[in-house]
Amino acid sequence: MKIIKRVLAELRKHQRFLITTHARCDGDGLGSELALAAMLKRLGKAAASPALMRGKTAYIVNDGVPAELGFLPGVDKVGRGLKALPAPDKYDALIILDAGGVDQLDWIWPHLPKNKPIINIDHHPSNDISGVVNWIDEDMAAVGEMIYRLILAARLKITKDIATCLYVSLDTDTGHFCFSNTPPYSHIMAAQLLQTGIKVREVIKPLYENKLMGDIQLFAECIRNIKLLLGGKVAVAFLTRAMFRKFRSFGSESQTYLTVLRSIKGVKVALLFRESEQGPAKVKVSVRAEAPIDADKLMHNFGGGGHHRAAAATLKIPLAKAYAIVLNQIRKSL
Ligand SMILES: [Mn+2]
Repeated sequence: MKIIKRVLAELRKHQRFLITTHARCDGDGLGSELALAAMLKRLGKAAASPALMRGKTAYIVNDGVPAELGFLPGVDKVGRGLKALPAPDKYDALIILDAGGVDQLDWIWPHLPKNKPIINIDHHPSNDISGVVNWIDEDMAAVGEMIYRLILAARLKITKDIATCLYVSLDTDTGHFCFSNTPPYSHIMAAQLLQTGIKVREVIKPLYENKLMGDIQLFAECIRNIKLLLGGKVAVAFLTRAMFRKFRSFGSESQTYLTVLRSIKGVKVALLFRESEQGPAKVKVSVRAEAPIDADKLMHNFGGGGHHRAAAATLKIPLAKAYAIVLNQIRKSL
């Protein structure tokens, strides 16, 4: 495929890279970054400065690393927050993975130099970043799948470390191979990753079975207060600051909650409203929707986006207000 060759050519053209992904980095974002960094190392590339000076070969800067992803090989090399951002003269090109668009990069975008070539790899149709090469393919279950194809195209070996990172990408973005975005190829790719010798249990255990009691109690409280609306077609749940304080937990991935909401018989739209942990009033709305409701289009109304069946938006208003306007929009679409 031509676009993969163009991405490879662009990667070969530069020597030092800065890699990043969307805010509240997830399994696909981080897994893809780490697998790509490992690939660049095998291509003989270095990445940007501070890491290089510490004798490391890949430089990644994210807004943070979720605790459950702390076991991924190479994660100790990931820079956390803007303070980890290297000076622009320390790298030649930017690689942006799984971003979804400029909005989802708001934590880092204004701080990035505007004169660097951007290699933009994503599977979100909402991606509006313009790079020197833009590989956007919404038929890919995960960006990890795109990185996998890239590594194969470069005829490089899939090591166990790379396989672990890519398996996490695939598993998290397909909801354990259950979402409608899971093509046959995802299963073939998973089988090939497992053939490197990695074990499913060794990946799944730290990822999903490492919760604290507070996380479970917060989950219980959230689920107890589910609202069913519009004749049972819409299920809504809330995570509030008061709950975070009470249970000393910020909860698990939104997906954990949304999976329960959408599993209720008759539910077509599942919504999770999550208050920001601190600072001025801000609410993240995550949605899972069945056809004919388009989650991506729905969240576009609020400056967000994602995929047709799964999307999110962040509203800079109080929770009650966000709830009212989102519900109003859904009422119109149903
Ligand atoms: Mn993704």
